[in-house]
Amino acid sequence: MLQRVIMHVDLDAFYAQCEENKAPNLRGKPVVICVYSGRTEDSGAVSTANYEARKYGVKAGIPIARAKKLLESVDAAFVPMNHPYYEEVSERIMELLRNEADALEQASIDEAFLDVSTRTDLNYTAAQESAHEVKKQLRAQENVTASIGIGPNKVVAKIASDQSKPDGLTIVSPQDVAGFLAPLPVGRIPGVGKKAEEKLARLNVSTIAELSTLTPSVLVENFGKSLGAYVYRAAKGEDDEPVKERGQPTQISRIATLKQNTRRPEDTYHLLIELSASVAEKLKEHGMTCKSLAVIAILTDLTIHSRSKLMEPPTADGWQIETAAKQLIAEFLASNPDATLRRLGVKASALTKGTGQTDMDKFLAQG
Ligand code: DCP
Ligand code: CA
Ligand code: CA
Repeated sequence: MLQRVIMHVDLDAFYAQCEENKAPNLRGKPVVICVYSGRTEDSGAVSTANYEARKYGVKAGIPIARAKKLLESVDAAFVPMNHPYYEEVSERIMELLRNEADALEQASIDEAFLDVSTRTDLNYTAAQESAHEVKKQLRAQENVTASIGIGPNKVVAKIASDQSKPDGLTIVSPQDVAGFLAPLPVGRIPGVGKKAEEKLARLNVSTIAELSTLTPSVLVENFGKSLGAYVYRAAKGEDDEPVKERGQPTQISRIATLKQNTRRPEDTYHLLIELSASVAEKLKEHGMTCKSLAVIAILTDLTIHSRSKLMEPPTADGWQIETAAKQLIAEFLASNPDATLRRLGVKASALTKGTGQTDMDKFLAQG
């Protein structure tokens, strides 16, 4: 059988940690990240809350008004969700984690699976050191904590990372898998939700140990072929899913809001230069070039327009991208006399690996 060591990293109260780093005076207080719906002042839901706020019963999904009640008597902070900022932090964290893995699969904005089989030589003591190194790096570079699980496959690693939070580390070596899983409720298996839990309760099954006594046919009968087969194996701590490196991107784009609405091309250059540099940097990170470059114009009436041009030869060069973007936005404004810009984007697409330059391209470029 294939032997592996898999690490699952899940950042603690991720959005809340991001906000605490932006405004360190929030530290120590209950912090609630809010998705305001805009209807009335407090209408909307809680996206997440830091661990201080969780002590008061505040958690993801509850109404903001309810969170305010629960925190009535304390000095708490209610912060609106700022998704682009969390994406930015997440991207940097994934880069950091990538350096600590043979292969990395990002599972969500704040979660990743790391295959560390080769670098640990399948040794769980080495894996433990690896996890401490990851925690150290996260702390030093991004000032965040994560909970980490290590196991022989993705399912066990994920269940393990959920075992001790925040800042936890749970290591389940192959010989410990059965004992670790046995007492846990079935709902701890990723993919076993409330509905499945209820179905299993009717079969008198509430722990993973009990689940592991069911036959495959009973599970397939109740959950269908694919979920049934997965659950059957998961209950035994078996899972062969590889850590899948994300494929190369098919496009890379950056969008931001202008300081002021405008329809003067010169007013957009500052932002276009920034966005172009960021797109160029990402292209270089992936070792790719783009053959098509577009600017995206989001107007004050919130309509979205785009204008693109062919990049010949394909490029990852910041200056070339910036020049093309400036030209495109000037053209767009000239042909849309009623347009006033509110947000701007730069998008590279038709990406190819490598410089994308053939000898012929080089030859033509010289001419
Ligand atoms: N999130 C959300 N709404 C939800 C659940 C999550 O907006 N119902 C967002 C906010 C979280 C992020 O996704 O910060 C990651 O989700 P997690 O489930 O991993 O939750 P946290 O990271 O906040 O907390 P934990 O420490 O329990 O992992
Ligand atoms: Ca998390
Ligand atoms: Ca998560």
